[in-house]
Amino acid sequence: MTHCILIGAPVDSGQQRPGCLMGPAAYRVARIAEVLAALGHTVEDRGDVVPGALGRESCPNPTVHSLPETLAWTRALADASARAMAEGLPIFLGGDHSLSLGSIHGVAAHAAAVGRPLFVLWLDAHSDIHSLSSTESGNLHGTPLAYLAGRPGFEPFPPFPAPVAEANICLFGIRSVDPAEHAALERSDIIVNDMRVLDERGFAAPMREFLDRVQAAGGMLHVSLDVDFLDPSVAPAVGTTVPGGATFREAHLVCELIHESGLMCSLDLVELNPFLDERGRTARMMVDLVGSLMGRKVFDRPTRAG
Ligand code: 4U7
Ligand code: MN
Ligand code: MN
Ligand code: MN
Repeated sequence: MTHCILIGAPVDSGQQRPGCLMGPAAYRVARIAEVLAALGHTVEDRGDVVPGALGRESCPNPTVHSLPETLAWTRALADASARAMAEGLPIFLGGDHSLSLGSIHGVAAHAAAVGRPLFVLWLDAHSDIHSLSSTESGNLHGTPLAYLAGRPGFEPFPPFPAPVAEANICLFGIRSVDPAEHAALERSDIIVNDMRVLDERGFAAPMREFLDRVQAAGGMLHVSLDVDFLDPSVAPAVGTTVPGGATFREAHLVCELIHESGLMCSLDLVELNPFLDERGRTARMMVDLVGSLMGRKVFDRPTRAG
């Protein structure tokens, strides 16, 4: 039994298609709290985070937009995240992926305080490893991975507390990588399980390999789940659809394996745009996946040795 803390993060400053700010409401309508409670967990909904006053920050790249808004969200979410980490398992209801600049900021501060290594699993079609200078779209939802890895180019942002070691970061399901991101990944120790790898090896073996590493290191695991990890045919409500994503069962398998590991300490649900949904099916799909992440299964299987 886990104490689940729901934190609404109606962020939409990290991209330019309106609608992600309705995400937290859609998860609540899709009965996320009830699904968690039915699995035997306690649930506390802290409502939506409210960002503080906007500053006047700017950066040299003129395409970057809504920087003061995203900075205000980052500060507010980092605080809410660090507080929740001390009390339970925070689930961030997004909001676009720029919310992870703040959520993981708080998670990393907590991990450093308790002296445990932090691992990050990035379930996404994209690698989200732009800096403020390399982004061509100017959309900051494409940057959180670079920030949490402690890469340069985030000058107006608060320094990231205890950057996550590259070898502790796993990209899973990616299939859209910009040239600057490609160059950054080639020079890094980040574990890249792109769709080509998953097509060849299946989803289970690479996922188990990563979970085993977290386990062996006594680490804490943050999971960042972008709706576009899923194939658009099962999850249409997202601004940045990329064909060739995880199927319904592949996504559930990943979530079931994460649950069985017992390692997940915090979770982002990002990029849901309810305005683009078809009768709530993407919101329901995401809530179903949270069910699998938190222990729903058809049959109990003996857990793996080790
Ligand atoms: B998401 C992109 F150019 N790389 O920088 C960019 F392809 O959080 C997309 O994963 C970023 O949805 C996608 O704008 C961010 C683009
Ligand atoms: Mn994405
Ligand atoms: Mn993303
Ligand atoms: Mn997106």
